[in-house]
Amino acid sequence: MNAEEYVESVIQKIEEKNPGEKEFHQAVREVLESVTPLLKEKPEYMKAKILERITEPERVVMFRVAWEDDNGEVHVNRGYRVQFNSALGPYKGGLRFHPSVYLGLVKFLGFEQIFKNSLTGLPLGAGKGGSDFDPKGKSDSEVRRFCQAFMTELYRHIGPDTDVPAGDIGVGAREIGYLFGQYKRIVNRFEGALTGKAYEWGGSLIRPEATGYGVTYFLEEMLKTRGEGVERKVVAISGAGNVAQYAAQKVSQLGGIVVTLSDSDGTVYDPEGIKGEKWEYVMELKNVRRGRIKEYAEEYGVQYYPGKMPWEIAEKLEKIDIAMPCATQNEIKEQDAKKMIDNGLKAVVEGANMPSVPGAVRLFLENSVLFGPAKAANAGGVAVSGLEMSQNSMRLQWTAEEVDERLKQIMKRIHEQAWNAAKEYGSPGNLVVGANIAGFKRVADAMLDQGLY
Ligand code: NDP
Ligand code: 2IT
Repeated sequence: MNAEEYVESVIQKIEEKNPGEKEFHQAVREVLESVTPLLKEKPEYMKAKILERITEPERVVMFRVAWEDDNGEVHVNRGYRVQFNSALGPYKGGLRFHPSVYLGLVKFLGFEQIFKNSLTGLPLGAGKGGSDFDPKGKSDSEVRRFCQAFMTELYRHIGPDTDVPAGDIGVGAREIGYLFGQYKRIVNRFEGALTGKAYEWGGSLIRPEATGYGVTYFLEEMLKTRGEGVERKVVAISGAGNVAQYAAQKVSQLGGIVVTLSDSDGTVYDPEGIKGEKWEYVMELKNVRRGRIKEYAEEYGVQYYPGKMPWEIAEKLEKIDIAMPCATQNEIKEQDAKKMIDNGLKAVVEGANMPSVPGAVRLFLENSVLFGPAKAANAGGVAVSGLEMSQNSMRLQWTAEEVDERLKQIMKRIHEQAWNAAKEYGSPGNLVVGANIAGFKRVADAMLDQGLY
């Protein structure tokens, strides 16, 4: 069997063994197809069954979370933690609270995390977790009771040298606070078992900003390869949460014009640019009042497109140079990619995890649109989580300037690694292949070194 046939047979077996987990299948196929040229060079990976092992989580924890709402009604949700790979360090990755969460989704996110964390160059294994709990419309007390119930099971599976969760969709500063409080209360130790903590109780400066800033630094590296910069570029961003907010801030600081933001109800289009006081308004709207993005359109008298993502209205935008999807998986469909390319799109840089469907990625690459895949472009968040762990171990905290500088260097290095690997393995300029190969290699070599497990 040659390497291509071998890879296809492994994918087939994974699909049979994990029925219905379509996002997991999608993520596995992309990585495994990308590393085929590497397998030809290093057949020892095939002999040691690295592909079969790396696609099987080391451990999956699934649990009941029972909690009471403000009216005394009892609710039951499902909690997950997938501890995917510990070859490079403690399991590390976020928690997602969203009604769409199921095992296959957590497995796709945990699988992607393996290669992302590897690319950061830091000592980080990979995991992901979450729940189908929907924080939207819940009171603070309900969210607190849910987080406490969730941690009352999760605490026994995590720890600063075992598994270190953080935020993701639906899990931000408030939830990390409640989760940390409950963890500390149970284990009777103040320790860094979570990242994304507030600065006053062990967090890192720049962690809130890290994913959005990192995506923008990665975009700068991508544009540099064509002698361009962010200045005056028209940028469409989706989402209005943590990643979107700080991507919007950094793009504006670098002179780009952010023309869209969205939430699950619709998109606002502000051709003047969402910056300064308007950006502050979004921060207050989303993080304090927890309102809907539609209110921005009412406040500033701009267009609102109900039920639409920015990509679906690409033809209505005067111009779109850069797409920054920062909401969720598979949000950019093939027809959206076509519309954006027709409208002069130059680059796509993924803030969300796997936001472009495979057909859209293919179109971007075929049309020479610069494409920054999620596991490389959004690694700044987990990278600064890694730096938060280092600071916790040392029991000290760095300045914002120091963390930001390290983040910049890490993003630059990730781009360089992906760029070089793409070139070395016969796909120059293809950062999908480059990021997958570079991320995979470090983990696969560590797994070979550590024996059979
Ligand atoms: P938030 O919960 O802070 O924000 C998510 C935003 O995306 C909200 O505006 C939300 O709208 C929107 N959204 C979520 N799901 C959907 C959906 N199904 N359809 C349309 N809009 C949706 O999450 P983050 O900003 O933290 O995460 C955004 C993305 O970035 C995710 O893919 C996450 O995995 C990824 N990421 C996050 C990192 C981090 O450090 N936080 C690090 C790396 C990647 P609404 O409020 O209406 O639901
Ligand atoms: O997808 C991601 O990389 C995250 N949600 C951040 C994970 C982390 O541990 O900071």
